[in-house]
Amino acid sequence: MTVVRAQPYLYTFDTRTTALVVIDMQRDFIEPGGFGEALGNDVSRLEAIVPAVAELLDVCRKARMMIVHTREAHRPDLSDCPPSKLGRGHAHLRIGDRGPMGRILIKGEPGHAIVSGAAPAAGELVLDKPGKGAFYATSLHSDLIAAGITHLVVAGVTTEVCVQSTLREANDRGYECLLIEEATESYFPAFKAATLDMVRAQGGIVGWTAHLADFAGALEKARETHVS
Ligand code: TIU
Repeated sequence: MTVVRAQPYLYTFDTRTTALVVIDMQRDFIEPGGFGEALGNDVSRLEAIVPAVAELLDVCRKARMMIVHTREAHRPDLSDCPPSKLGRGHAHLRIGDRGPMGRILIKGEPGHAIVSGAAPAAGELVLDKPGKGAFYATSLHSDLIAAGITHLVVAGVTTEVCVQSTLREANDRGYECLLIEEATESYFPAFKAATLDMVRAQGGIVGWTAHLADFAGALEKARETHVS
């Protein structure tokens, strides 16, 4: 078992039954010209966490953990996009419109790709999801059950939208979830802070939060113990 200093208390897990889930590290949210910017957001905050996500991927790969990447995306004919999602807000570019990185949030377009700094490696699961939560209308739950996964380490963007939706969906399905603080970000600093607080409040009502250095250090220590 690996034990990490976390909030609201220690998080204990076995790397063999724990998956890293990286949410929507896509150009559409992180680079100018995509969905995030079309919604009126300053996307520069999100780009800043790419090195932290890369480090998290690295330590989890070294620990031979299962790794899942998600992408928020719709079919080219938009048949999996509810009219409510398509029409919401006053964006100058909507889902399916053509922007500087191709059609916004459409599978296979340049903006749909995961940024190169957090790119999936061979053998890692990459799931497209039409909703904010990663369990809605995807095979994620059955994929995790098939792999014997009970614990999820979660990262990605944005903290209070797709990451929090996924954490809540996972919590209701019985997963023990740990959110890595430096490897998630929001367009709104106050929303990130509030989400971290909400997750770990009330004795970990949704899950735990931990710093990347503590998580990486715990895995390193476990590796040394295993080797010696
Ligand atoms: N707008 C926003 O903050 N997020 C999303 O629309 N999707 C994700 O969080 N991935």
